[in-house]
Amino acid sequence: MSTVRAIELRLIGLPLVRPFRTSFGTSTEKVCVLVRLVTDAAEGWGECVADIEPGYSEEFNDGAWLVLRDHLAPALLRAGDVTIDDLDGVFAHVRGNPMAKAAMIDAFVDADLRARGESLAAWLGARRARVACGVSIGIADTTAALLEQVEGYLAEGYRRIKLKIEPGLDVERVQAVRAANPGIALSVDANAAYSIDDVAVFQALDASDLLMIEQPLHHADLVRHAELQRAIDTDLCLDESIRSAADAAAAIELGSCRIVNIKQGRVGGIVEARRVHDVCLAAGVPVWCGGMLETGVGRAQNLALAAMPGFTLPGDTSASARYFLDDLTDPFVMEPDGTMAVPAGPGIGVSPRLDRLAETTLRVESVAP
Ligand code: SMG
Ligand code: MG
Repeated sequence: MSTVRAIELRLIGLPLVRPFRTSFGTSTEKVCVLVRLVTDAAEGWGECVADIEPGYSEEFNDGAWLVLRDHLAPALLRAGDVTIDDLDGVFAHVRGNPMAKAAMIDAFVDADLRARGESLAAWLGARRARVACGVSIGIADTTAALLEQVEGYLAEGYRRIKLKIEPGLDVERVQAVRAANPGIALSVDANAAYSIDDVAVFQALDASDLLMIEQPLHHADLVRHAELQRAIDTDLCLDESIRSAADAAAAIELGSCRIVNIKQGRVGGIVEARRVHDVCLAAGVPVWCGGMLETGVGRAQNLALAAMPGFTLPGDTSASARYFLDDLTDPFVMEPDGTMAVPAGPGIGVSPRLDRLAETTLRVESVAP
């Protein structure tokens, strides 16, 4: 039970160590909204996983800022004494906008757990102290450049390599990486760039012994994903299509995928992410933790989530150094065995450093009660 007294929104910007190109665009900078929430007893942090442009989903930073400032924050400040279980009801009048909701819900959960001295991982029922890390590699300019990046990340210890693909930069690139690395755990992510007419591309990928093919088709098309899954041997994994536990249940029932990527930010926060996990675990569907190039704040949340029992595949939970020269928090470091420690302190277990907040803040606004 906590009463929220103050909410602060902060737009922060951090350069990426290398551009990240997907089928929908290229990012050179991480820009996101951070929520700092103060209750009677503690402070909590949440990170919104939206980006500058509405390319991955409909949400984007400036839109999320308005939803947070004008709709979610006032509702929470008006709500009085609330528990984590009350949050769905407090925000029920705002349709959609899961990324904005996630930032607010995660900040509340962090503050509530810090007040009780309980870690997020313990609250989620996490079973592991360390999680296995994968890395997601953007579309490279050349096959040679891609092979060089793959070698570098493997040398660092990453346990699974994911390649971004798009039409025309798919089968040959994947074959080249597979030929150079016969034994590695390898997957691809299309970010919804294909249609069912491209079935031959995915049938050709069957020969590369991939762990999975992530989100080949439009996010709203569960029926076509089921059709594609029937036409290929490789397991499909859904990312953008799964925005709730209900979506996960529907995708599993329809046969649209055999693996689910869980991103707490995409499904409306850590509470719904736990429900997605539970639905998949009950159905025997493996899950793994996705990433949205988060700063240390979102990364801490991801690591706690990835330590839950249903997370049986390495996630896109890479070390801070894969993204930033200097993170917002103390850096998350991966050991040479390809694992990273799950924060064990109260709440998410980390806080942004004040000097880094000062250096990276582009805009800040307080929402008055
Ligand atoms: O956090 O390492 C990361 C990025 C992982 O590939 C990644 N995320 O569709 O799974 C995905 C993409 C979305 C990123 S859009 C900028
Ligand atoms: Mg994805």
